[in-house]
Amino acid sequence: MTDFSISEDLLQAENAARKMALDEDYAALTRALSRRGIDGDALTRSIMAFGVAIPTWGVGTGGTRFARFPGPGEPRHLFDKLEDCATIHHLVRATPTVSPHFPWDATSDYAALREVAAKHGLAFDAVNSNTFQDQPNQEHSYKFGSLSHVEPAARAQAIAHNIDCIAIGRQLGSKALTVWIADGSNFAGQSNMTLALDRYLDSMREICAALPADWRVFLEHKLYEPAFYSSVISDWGTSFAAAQELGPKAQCLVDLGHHAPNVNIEQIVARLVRFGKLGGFHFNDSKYGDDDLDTGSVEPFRLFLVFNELIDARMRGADGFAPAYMLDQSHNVTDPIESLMQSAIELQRAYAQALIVDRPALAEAQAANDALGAHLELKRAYTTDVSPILAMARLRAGGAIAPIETYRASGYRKHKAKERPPVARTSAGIV
Ligand code: RM4
Ligand code: MN
Ligand code: MN
Repeated sequence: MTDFSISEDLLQAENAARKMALDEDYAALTRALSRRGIDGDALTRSIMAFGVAIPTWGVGTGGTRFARFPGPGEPRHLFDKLEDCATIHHLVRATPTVSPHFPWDATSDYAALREVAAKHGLAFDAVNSNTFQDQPNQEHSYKFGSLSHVEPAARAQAIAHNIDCIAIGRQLGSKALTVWIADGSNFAGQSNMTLALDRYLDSMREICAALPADWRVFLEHKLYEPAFYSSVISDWGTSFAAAQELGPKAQCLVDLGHHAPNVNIEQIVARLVRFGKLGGFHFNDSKYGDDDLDTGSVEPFRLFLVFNELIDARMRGADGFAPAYMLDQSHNVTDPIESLMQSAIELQRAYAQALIVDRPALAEAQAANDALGAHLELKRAYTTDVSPILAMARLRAGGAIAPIETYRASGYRKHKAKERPPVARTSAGIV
């Protein structure tokens, strides 16, 4: 049985049915933009060049520690995951790379894996290590930490795993390692917070020493969960200080969901840019404490404000500014493919809106202490409906004008449900 994929015929037919309306909307929008001195076609080209990595763990149905409700046709292994990632990219043309997680994505032949990905038109972005779970037959448990564990042997095992991830990443063509640790404590007094950080830094120094010359390591902070009293790398300040100590290859990764509610994330981004330490992002959204809602689904204005800082940095030619973009979400109640497509589009939307901010006018208002005027410059960009530009970018890149509608019309999930019989999995878990 050959695996089902969405045919070019269906894609063309779906696009043809929407092309006339899109042309009208696109013409109207580009006319309106040109009155503001903005070249709509250039904006479309910028959107076509935008890419964000899909996390391999995002294409399966997620869950909470209470339960997981599996969906039909879930990917059974990495090759199924790549197929789903390719489907997303086929329709949205904004997700050319995949960010793998080890050992979840472990396989025996990484050169072959890279080839399969390339056949799908995909490449690999940052590799993620996992020392937040015990694996079968693992010698030392991570129950009480990994890179900051009090036992040297447990730390050595966690260091070795990260070095293995680098070796795998080299075979896959990755250029970065993302390190998030769950280390921390649940009781006041459980852990010496100073010594735990010292141990983390010593471990990270060994990992950094194993990085190839053209690689970076991203330090990912998270304020809590699974440790609920203290986390070793809890916030951007700790992450930044650690990255400073670890040297130029170490940079900070901002997972949007890893902050307390209402924290000014865009300011954190500006700070990290200022010090040349912004490594990249895990995009998602958050309302209270969960870190894995869909990008742009709760606070799209905040997402825009983050991109506003990124464009500001790029226009200024900020030193060492080359952030990696990755999604990191858990899809509990949606079809993961639909969520990931929509999330990529929400990122492009924020990016497009940030690109059309009138920066000289904004700077002028700021210099004149015109608070409301400056704010309105941002609002003018944010309230512009750039959807026709996004749709045209997809169309011109060979994708779908309406990705979710086209995906639904294809019956992809129904076909996958037949091709991929359910496998037994535990019913609760993070992803
Ligand atoms: C963590 C963190 C990491 C991700 C895991 C699955 O909360 O966001 O980036 O690897 O979840
Ligand atoms: Mn993350
Ligand atoms: Mn997270």
